Amino acid sequence: NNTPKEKDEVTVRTPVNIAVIKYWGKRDEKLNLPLHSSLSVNLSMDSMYTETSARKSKDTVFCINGKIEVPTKRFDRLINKIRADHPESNVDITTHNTFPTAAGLASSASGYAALACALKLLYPTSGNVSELARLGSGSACRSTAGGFVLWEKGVEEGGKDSVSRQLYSEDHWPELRILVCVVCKDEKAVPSTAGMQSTVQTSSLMKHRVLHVQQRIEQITEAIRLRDFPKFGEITMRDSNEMHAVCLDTYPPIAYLNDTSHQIIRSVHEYNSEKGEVRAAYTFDAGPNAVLFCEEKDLFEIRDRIKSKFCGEGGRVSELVECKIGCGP
Ligand code: 2P0
Repeated sequence: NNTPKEKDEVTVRTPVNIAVIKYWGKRDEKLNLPLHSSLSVNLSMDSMYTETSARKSKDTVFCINGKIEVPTKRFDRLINKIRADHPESNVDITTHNTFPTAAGLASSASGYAALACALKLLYPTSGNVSELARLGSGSACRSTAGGFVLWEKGVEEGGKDSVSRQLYSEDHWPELRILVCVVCKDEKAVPSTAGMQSTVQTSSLMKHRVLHVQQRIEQITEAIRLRDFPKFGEITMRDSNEMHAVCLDTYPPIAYLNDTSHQIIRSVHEYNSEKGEVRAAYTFDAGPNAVLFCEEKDLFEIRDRIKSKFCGEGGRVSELVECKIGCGP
């Protein structure tokens, strides 16, 4: 009998994932089915992760970062999917993030991934854990694995094939480093879900993006396979720029980047042109915080440059977090 044994209590940790090919736009809002595939680098869990403990109980209780919260509609989608196989299931959940929630650092991604992993362990069901995580938040499906993770958009209506899979493990490119530059810890002005909806309805540039994202995924996958940093970095920056261009093409426009973000972008391009090749790359999610990629050999120089330009007294970058690529839950 291969059925995993049900447990009564579990604790899981899931990584933050940073998309290098961004998810922006859905074809199905209830199931979080995307218009195109996306690809992420998942961070090591030494400094940033979500930890979730769940145990079977009489009632469902949800405690996030020390506060009891009313379960969200998204949470209900996950638990209802579990209840299709386990009708009486109720859980007592305690979850916390080790990074600022809703600061454009994909807290919903690691959060719903942790919830999906915990529920799956408590109540084994058929189907992929990334499919369950996706119901909570699209990008969460990418946090159910480690290393380089592809979320395939899938073609089926019910979303069974809109799941993530690891392309390469964290050991494939151990020299890769990630530097998270925290520019702003406030909640984002336009939540991703509403932003995407507005983009899909109003942006003509989005139609162009959908046509060529797949080709970009193939190119970056090849760059990752070859550990070709200049190629990887260029594609990463171009895709971030395109996502933010699509946001600006939305009507009314959505501007997630601020002056500091633009200064960081300039500074990275200056650095690369001094070196004569791409040695640093930036990417931005739905907020002004920059995530930089480089290889270990260039990390000190790049970090010092960011520190001297953007940190210190009156600095516009309040925190710098260094990470490696990491494993899955
Ligand atoms: C990403 N983002 O690929 C992109 C880049 C933000 C910018 O995935 O509506 O919170 O819950 O499916 O997953 C943020 O979107 O949106 C996101 P929902 P989600 O990481």
